Amino acid sequence: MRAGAPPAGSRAAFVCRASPSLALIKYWGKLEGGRMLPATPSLGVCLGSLSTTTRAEASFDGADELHIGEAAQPIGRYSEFFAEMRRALRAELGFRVTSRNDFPTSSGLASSSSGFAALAFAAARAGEALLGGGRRPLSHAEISRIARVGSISAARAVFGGFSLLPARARAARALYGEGHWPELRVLVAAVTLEEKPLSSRAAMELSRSTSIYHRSWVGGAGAELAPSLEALGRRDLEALGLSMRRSYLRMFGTMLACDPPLIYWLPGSLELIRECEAMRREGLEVWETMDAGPQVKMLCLARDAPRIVERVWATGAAAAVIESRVGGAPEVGAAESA
Ligand code: 2P0
Repeated sequence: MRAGAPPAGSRAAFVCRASPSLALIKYWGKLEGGRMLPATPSLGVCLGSLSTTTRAEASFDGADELHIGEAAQPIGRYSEFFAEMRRALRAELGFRVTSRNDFPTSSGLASSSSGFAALAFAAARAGEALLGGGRRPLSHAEISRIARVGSISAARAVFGGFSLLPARARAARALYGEGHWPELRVLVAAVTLEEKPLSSRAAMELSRSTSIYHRSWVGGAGAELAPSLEALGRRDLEALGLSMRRSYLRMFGTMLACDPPLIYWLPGSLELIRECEAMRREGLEVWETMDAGPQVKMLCLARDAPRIVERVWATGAAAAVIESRVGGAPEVGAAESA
């Protein structure tokens, strides 16, 4: 224990609410060597209407434990993350964590991005409060780096707004805050609320180890970055949409070429993609993207959102539709210690 630290048995708790980072340009694949570094660059937008709320309590005497909702989680999934947090805080602390999502977990709605971003903030601030002594709080870049060890997309979710995680980078960086594009909306059309059959992590490893297209996916993914950044800078939805579409469909291309093949789409997913194409032909600006799951997320402008939502419901393919603005940075504050 550090000199001047509170006695064992003391506790400090913080709560953080963070929103998931939807990738407009996709991270899909890790560098080899188990270092949790992305092989492709990704550009994310924070979905303000979805959130994870996480409470972390730091103590000198406890072992780590973590619950999502009522369910105790196997701590092995979190051990690298907590080890990295302890290294950053330079102290042997234990963390007791409870977390809940206000949206379905593990169904392709990026719950691990908001989950580890909220966990990283809450645990860092709880640890700092417990250790005291006027230490410099971990910066957003450091918290992004620690969150990345838990889940790579979480590195982006630490910033809110629009953020960029370059290929091979240890931390993401903020590009624009939530006010950059006030008219932008993301419609999340959930085709099913069930958990997906294979985790993103396992699916990525299957892609890396078996997909004959994986190398070309990784080699070509960077080409979408410059045009998508330019499009985002000038708030050009069509140009951004064209880049987004190349990114997500090529990502699924590499999954289809896995052995055994990986097909996350459900019939409803394809129906919604077709409906977006039909709406574009009719002059509505709506651009879809998908992640490691069957859900379809559509970018559009606020003025068109009601018509698009109506069209989505009319397909009969959606079990739920959530309309989101661009979300802000995670909110973090002290909590009552138990
Ligand atoms: C992303 N996805 O950029 C991409 C696009 C899904 C498709 O990040 O193994 O949960 O924890 O790093 O971050 C989902 O994968 O995987 C993901 P790990 P993660 O948002």
